Amino acid sequence: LALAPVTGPASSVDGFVRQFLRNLNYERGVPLSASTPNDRYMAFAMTVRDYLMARWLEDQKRQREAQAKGVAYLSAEYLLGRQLDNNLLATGLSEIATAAMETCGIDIDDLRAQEVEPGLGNGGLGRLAACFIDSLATLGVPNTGYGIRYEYGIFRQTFEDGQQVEQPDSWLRLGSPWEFPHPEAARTISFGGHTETYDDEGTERSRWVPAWNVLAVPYNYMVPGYLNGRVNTLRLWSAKATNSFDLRVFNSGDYEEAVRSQTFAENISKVLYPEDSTPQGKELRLQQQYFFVAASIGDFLASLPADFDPANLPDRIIFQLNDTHPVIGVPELMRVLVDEKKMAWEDAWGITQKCFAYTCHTLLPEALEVWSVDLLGRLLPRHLEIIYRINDEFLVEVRERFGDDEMRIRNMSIISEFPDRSVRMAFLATVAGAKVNGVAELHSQLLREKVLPDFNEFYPGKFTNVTNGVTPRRFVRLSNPGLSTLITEAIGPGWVTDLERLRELETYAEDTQFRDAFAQVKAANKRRLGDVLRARDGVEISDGHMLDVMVKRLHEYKRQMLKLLHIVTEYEGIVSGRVAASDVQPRTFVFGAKAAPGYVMAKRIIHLINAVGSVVNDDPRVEGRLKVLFPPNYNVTLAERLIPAADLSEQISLAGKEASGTGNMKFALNGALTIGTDDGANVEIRELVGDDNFFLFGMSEPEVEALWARGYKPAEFYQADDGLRRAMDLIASGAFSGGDKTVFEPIVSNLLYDDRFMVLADYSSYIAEQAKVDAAYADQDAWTRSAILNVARCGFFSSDRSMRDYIERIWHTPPVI
Ligand code: 26Q
Repeated sequence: LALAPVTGPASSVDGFVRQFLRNLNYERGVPLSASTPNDRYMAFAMTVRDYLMARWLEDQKRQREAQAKGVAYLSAEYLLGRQLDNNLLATGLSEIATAAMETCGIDIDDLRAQEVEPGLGNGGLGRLAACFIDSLATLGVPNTGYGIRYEYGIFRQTFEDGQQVEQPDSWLRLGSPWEFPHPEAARTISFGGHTETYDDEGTERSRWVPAWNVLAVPYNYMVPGYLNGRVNTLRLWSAKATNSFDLRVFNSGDYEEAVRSQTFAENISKVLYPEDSTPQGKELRLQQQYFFVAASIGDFLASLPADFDPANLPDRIIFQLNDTHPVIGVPELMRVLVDEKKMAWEDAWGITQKCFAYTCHTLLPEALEVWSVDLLGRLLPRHLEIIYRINDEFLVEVRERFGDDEMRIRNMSIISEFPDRSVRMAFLATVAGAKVNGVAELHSQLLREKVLPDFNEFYPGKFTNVTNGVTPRRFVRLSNPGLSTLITEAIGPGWVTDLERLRELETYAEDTQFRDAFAQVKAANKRRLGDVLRARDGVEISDGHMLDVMVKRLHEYKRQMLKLLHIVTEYEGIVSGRVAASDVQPRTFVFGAKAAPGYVMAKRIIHLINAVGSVVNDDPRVEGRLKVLFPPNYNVTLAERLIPAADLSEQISLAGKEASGTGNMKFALNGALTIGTDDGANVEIRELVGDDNFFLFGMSEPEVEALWARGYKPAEFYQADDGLRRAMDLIASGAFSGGDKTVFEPIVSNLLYDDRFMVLADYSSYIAEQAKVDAAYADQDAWTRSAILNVARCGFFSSDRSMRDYIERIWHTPPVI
């Protein structure tokens, strides 16, 4: 039977309207006259989707047939943001769709507002994964993103009396038009039980006898490339109880227990863990990791022809490990090859070492994932055996190479003995991976020299760098339409997929007219932000203020406290009369930050930011000069409004602690100047934009090391700096807590007597640099020129470039067009 190829609806206003009404009537089951906003949003989204469908089906078919090597990106997080505008952009349908909705008497902005963003990630790492799959689709590289369909994403943040309160993020409550469930393609994932050996026609083999199973149900999402007709797939797994699971209990007549065990199984994909450092070693988290990785590897293997020789796997796939979260995939692939495909251990190991590559995203020792041998043995006994054998053979090689250097052996062992016997996942990933990369030059260097020096020596050539990037589609073209138009008018539209072309703007920085237009775009973006903040939080942003923005997860190492000390210093200067208000550049400080729910100090700092905000905003003495805004629930949607409006980007982590940062890139690309330390990708931003267009302050990483070595005593810095002392004393005095000295005392004493992230040491340099910021902002035209140069010189930070680097240096997966 010759089936007609799937064709999309006609690319006309009329075609769009017809498909929209069809979806409204036949998919939602309502007439336009009785439809709710959600009905209209759903039908509209489905219509956009329908235009992508033919290409999606074709690409899936083509990828099966081409037998080209592809990338399986394994990530526990994808922080996608809203899909509607992105998909409209990718199809080039915006104008048709807008006109079509007008015909139906619908404001397309009302539809946009309906979409709940899928917040299936914590921050940088999850957003990076989303940028990467966007770029791979735009480049036409075969890719499936694999992850978890959390029923609840990152919590919704509210403030009560200035303190963070977490609410569940039920993003699926009204349904999602973007997902395609495939329960028929569910995979069975096993846990627990024991291992045994058996005689397989004369060979002794091991096998795993698991105790319980869950089903992994795939949900597919379209990942369209930009105007190239390409649609890749994001496949997220959802946990479902197996039939046998509840049947077993059901047959025993215990109905309640049957339902309970169902809940137990389905808990696996229930909620995203909101910690983005200091992993807690929770059993459910390990279950999540194995659940999605085993399903993904099994899914890929099942997609190969029945007669496929697994020896050729490295020609067909590279599994990219987004941090250590999916590293349990290493022993899983070994188990499948050795136990199920009956391959010799050495052969399987050779293949496995070619099929994985590992990206590290941290330098903080406490963020390096370890799993206790106890827990691993209980949940995945066969995998633990395999890890032991990998380690044994690895340590034999280490001895061959370095001799019986027991210290070194202990330092390199995948199994650590103290404080409890546990598996170091980063070591396992390093031993198994064909390549290991850091996410910015400085980070990769520190990874080689400080975190894994023995491994770097043992595996020359394994370590590499791929500096992070961000997608220019979402973070410039969509989020900053004013700037996009201006750029396209100047240099044409090619920059959207070839961001280095922004260089052509350099000459425009010298053009008065262009500078004026650029400044007007910035002003318009501030008004747009003002509209959003007014509607969302009932706050106003003041005209003529410099917008000074610090948005990122709340972490001591990121040093929101340093920003706050600057604000308190400015405030104290004015109210004490030492500084004339009229001498201060009017500024609005904007924070956006979620704290992990169990991170007590981070939550205290949130409380303090809000407390300082209330006092500053209510004090007539600084009115019109200083303002502090902390809109709750910073997320991708808010970022898209905030970043284009910013004048100053705060990237002020202690040098050597921020692996890369990606917000820093988004701000620079949207024409904010950076005040930042020599950390992460800030280093590369500064090199590219030039010292004159970047506000550098603080110690360098070697200086940080040297200060630790000398012995860091934060109180000495407090004693030595009047401004610092006054700011700290004002906080300690209870000025921001209604006279109660106890509320913020833990913050103050932590800074005075511990200060792990050297806030006090960098304070004076930060304040001095902020004075330069003030002075620079006074010359608006010069500032705008600098801002344009930031845009022009940051094309390097496109995630398209990051993807090309991965492809050339790690994956070797050319586009399939
Ligand atoms: C691990 C185990 C258990 C529970 C949670 C986790 C967990 C989850 C998320 C650990 C870490 C994360 C996220 C880390 C992250 O976002 N890192 C950031 O990655 C960015 C992209 O490379 C960098 O730009 C940032 O510098 C880095 O902090």
